[in-house]
Amino acid sequence: MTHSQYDYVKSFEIPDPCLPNCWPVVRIDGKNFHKFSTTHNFEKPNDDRALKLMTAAATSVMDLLNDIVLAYGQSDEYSFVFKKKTKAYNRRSSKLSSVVVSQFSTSYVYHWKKYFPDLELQYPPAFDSRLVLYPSDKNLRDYLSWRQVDCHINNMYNYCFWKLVQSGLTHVESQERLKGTLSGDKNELLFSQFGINYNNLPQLHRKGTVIIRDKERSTNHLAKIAR
Ligand code: DGT
Ligand code: MG
Ligand code: MG
Ligand code: MG
Ligand code: MG
Repeated sequence: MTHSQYDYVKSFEIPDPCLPNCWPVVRIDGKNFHKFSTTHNFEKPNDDRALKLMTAAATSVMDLLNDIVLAYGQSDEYSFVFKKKTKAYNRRSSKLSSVVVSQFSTSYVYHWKKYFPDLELQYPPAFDSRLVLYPSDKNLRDYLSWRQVDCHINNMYNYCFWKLVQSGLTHVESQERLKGTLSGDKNELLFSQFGINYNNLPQLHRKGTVIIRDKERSTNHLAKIAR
C-alpha cells in the first residue's frame, strides 16, 4: 500500500467498538411518521398493512444479518438484538447501526407495493437508528418490556382517542376526556361507551410483533410470533 501525505486523516476516525459481553441492540424509528401516516391515510389507530410492511422490512434485516437473534416491533419502530458475542463488523457500533437502518429503509420502500397495492408511495420515508448496549440478560429483558409497555400504553390511548373522535367529539374534546385517566378508566370507557373489551383486541395491536431466529432450521428461516 502506498503512503501519501493524506494518510494522517485516517487517525481522525475514532474507534467505536461495542463493549464485550454486552447485548448490542439497534432500534430504528420512522422519522416524522405522524406526517407519513397522515399523508398515506393509515387506518387509525392501527393500520395492519403498515405493521406488516414494518415486519417484512425487519425480516429482510434479519435475513441479511445472521447475528440478529430477535427483533421486536410496534408502531413505526423495530428493535434488533444481536447475539452477545457477535463479531459482525468487528462490533463497530456505527457500522451495525447504519447497516440495519439502511437495509430496513430500502426494504420498506422495496416491499411497499406488496402491502399497499393501490396506494403510491408519496415520498421517500426516513428512519433513524441508535445502538444501545445491555450488559445483563435482565437489562435486555427489561428493555424489551419497556418497548412493549410503550406499545400497550400508546395503543390503549389511541384506541380510546379515535373511538371518541368517531363518536363525534373533536380532537381537543377527546384529549380533554382522556386527560388524567388511568388504564382502568380507559378499559371502562371502551367497555361502557363502545362495548369493546380491550383484552379481545388483536394481540398484534396490543403487544406488537416478535421475530425470532429459528436455530433448528436454516439460518434464513425465521419463525414469527405475535405476542
Ligand atoms: P419522530 O419519530 O420523532 O421523527 O416523530 P414521529 O412522528 O415518527 O413520532 P413517533 O415515532 O413517536 O410516533 C409514531 C407516529 O406514527 C405516531 O404519530 C403514530 C404514527 N403511526 C405509527 N403506526 C401507525 C398506524 O398503524 N396507524 C396510524 N394511523 N398511525 C401510525
Ligand atoms: Mg417515529
Ligand atoms: Mg419520537
Ligand atoms: Mg415511534
Ligand atoms: Mg467498502
